[in-house]
Amino acid sequence: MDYLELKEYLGAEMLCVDKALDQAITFIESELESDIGDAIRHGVMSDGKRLRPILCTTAYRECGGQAEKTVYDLSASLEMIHAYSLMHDDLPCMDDAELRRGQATTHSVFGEDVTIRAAAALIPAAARQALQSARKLECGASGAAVVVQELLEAAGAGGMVGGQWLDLLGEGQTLSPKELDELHGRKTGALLTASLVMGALAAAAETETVSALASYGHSIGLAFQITDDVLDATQSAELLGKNPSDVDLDKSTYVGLYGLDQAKEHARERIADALGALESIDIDAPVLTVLARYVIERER
Ligand code: GRG
Repeated sequence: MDYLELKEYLGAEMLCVDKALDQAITFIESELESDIGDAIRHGVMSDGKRLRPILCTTAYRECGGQAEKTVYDLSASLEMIHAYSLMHDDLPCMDDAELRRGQATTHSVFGEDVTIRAAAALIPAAARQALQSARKLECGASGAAVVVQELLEAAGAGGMVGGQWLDLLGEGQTLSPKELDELHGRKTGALLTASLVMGALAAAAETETVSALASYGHSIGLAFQITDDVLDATQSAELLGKNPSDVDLDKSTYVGLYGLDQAKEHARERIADALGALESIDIDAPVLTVLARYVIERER
């Protein structure tokens, strides 16, 4: 698969993921008549890359999964967790952002109270969505529990929430490379890794394959975050569609730590690690191979 084909693939995948997300939000609206649906739609359906769900559907397919439609429902659970985290991350008590995905942040439009409630509703909804859909996939009912456990552990204090906590504590301090890797491994890497592991587990992949994809996920997670720091340091808020910048927030970054060129080199090395992990197993993974490069070549 070349880069142009990847762009087409990503566009087609996004449409399917968005359809699953729309259905999930419609269900939440049916449970609670209020403005919750509007706030959730604003945060979730906005112009994101849908990287986590696409990693999940791709890993599933490249591990031999066959249930083309249901896997989008599973993958949507990852975007629901990701979107809630962005809605909360942007709140005044966290990064205090006005712009996200090229539009006004959810709390700027709906208020902090509605945003906190709406985002919180996404967490159990995502767990339910993951369980219901994974049960129908190759992993079956017993495997589905493990799939959901992956999601919840990646989202929790040992993963994304813990990483965010460390991030907020680290503002105004200079973190060491080890501390920065730990922070981002949890804040960003855990959910990216879970996306791949959930896809592989759902397809009932061999343990060795799941471990290799976890290792691929860990490496692209670090490369993704380094690239985020590079983009943050080199592109405008307008182009990135988000603010404030890391400098505004006085955060430690890979660019601050290594400089631009060395940070980019560091990201390329992590992609080489990811590709090495893929090559160590016996699956044909053309899309995951190209996706690894996309992680560092993306423009936003
Ligand atoms: C209670 C401490 C506490 C935390 C709550 C707010 C939160 C949970 C977690 C924050 C997690 C966070 C904001 C991680 C950032 C991950 C990241 C790099 C986001 C950008 O991802 P992209 O580029 O965004 O995939 P799009 O918009 O394309 O989806």
